[in-house]
Amino acid sequence: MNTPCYDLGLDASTQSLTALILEAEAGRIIATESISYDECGAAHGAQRGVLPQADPQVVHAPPLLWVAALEALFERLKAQGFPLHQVRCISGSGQQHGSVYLNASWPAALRALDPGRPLAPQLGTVFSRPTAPIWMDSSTTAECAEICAALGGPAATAAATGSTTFERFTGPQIRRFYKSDPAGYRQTAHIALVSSFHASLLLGAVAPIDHGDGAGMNLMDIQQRQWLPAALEATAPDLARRLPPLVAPWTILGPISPYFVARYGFDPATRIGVWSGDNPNSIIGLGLTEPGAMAISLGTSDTFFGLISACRTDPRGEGHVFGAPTGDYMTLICFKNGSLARERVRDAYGLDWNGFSAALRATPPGNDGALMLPYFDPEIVPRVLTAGVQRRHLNATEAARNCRAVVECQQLSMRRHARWLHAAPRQIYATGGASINPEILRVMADVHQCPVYRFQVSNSAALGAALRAAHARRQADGAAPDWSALVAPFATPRATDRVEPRPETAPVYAAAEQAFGAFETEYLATLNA
Ligand code: XUL
Repeated sequence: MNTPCYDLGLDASTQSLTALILEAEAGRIIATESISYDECGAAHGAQRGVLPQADPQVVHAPPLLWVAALEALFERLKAQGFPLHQVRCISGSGQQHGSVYLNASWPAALRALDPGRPLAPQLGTVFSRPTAPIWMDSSTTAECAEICAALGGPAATAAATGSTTFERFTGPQIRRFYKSDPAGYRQTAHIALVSSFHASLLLGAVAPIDHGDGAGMNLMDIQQRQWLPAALEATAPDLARRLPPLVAPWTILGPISPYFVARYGFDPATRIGVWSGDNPNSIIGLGLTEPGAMAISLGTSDTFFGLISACRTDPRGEGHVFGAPTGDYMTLICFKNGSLARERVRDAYGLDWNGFSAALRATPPGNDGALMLPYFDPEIVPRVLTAGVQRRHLNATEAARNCRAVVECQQLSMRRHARWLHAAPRQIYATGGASINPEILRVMADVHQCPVYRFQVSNSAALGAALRAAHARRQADGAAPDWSALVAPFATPRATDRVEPRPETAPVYAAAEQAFGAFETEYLATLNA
């Protein structure tokens, strides 16, 4: 009997590290294990993965905590007898945009790791900056403006790098570090992303960055998939020599570091595939391997994302374009007022989710013209810096109509702000906490006029990373792996979870999009007046 062949995906997310081992050839998941940073974070001063800061705009994490978590997770997998020696390839996923700053000793320290000793204490002196800014940081507005101006404004920046400058993107973060601590920047010989930092540990050498995560930096030429000299120049001096190479998302970087072989029993031939960002990985974990299907994740924020076949960027600078693991492109649009806004409306009328659903059932599609701009918090798309909910043809005292207004207008906003893609979704995979609510999915199907599948996967980034490892391994072995066949056993939506759009609601929502657009435009004009 052949020994089964496993692939391992790791997901280094904001609050936890997850491992998922699968047997691609048999279409089954063998094991998943997760460790929250709080379980091993006390010594590093972090809570829920981030360091307490006086300034709420500054959000950093201690990278040594990530090292400790990797070690603790492997210890646990080993102690539980997981077949690490049968893992053939490892790839991973990192929270996007976060950056790690390392001094010139980093490559030698990786090579010299002593398997007789724990990992974190051996890496205490490799950092030129002890903390890593992560995607929740919003302290770089000035740097965003400087880089964006140097690249010719928002539309030109988006066309060149895939997104206009955003506070959490890596380039503006690097520029802020260079400006605020020039000596620290001079000491920095290597800048890694969260993804490439973890890959470097496993590889025992400085790891490249893939085109998916590279696109979240405002530093990569989105068309050529190479570092963009003008962006590097606008960001910080001598940046090129501090960045690793960019590579395709299926690249095998080399065999696993001897440290992990000796300490955890991996086979020395285990390959390390390049890591990517959590969003490119999730696209695979959700089975979005063909353009046309989009996912809507109804979480704290709502995100609208999916594969796109051509690299089209958003001239208004609201959407992002990243490289996708398939070699295509993906888009992601992030709306901050997601679950938070729905919960505020629910709570304002003293309802539970059943009451909220009953309100949706009791009100008609189009809500008789009622509209809401649900800016309970400042909004990312459209950019609204000051919170303030706006209503039209709607009174704040009307419970049921407000429930429908928040859900409908969130979906109308997605429909409107995804227009630049010039391709309406053909089907939508709904994920995230609120996707459990069938009435919300009913509104989604009607507003977008396409079928919606409820898609409950909890580890889409780790699953995507493991599938990317399987894909990279097969490709390196000379096969021409078919993405849809590879993901099918793991990520096929169930027909029973399908909500069909009602064609009679199409004209209602076409008119509602117009009315919503006019309302939004008028309101944004008052903010800029
Ligand atoms: C995407 C983004 C987040 C992070 C963390 O642009 O900032 O989704 O990747 O999950």
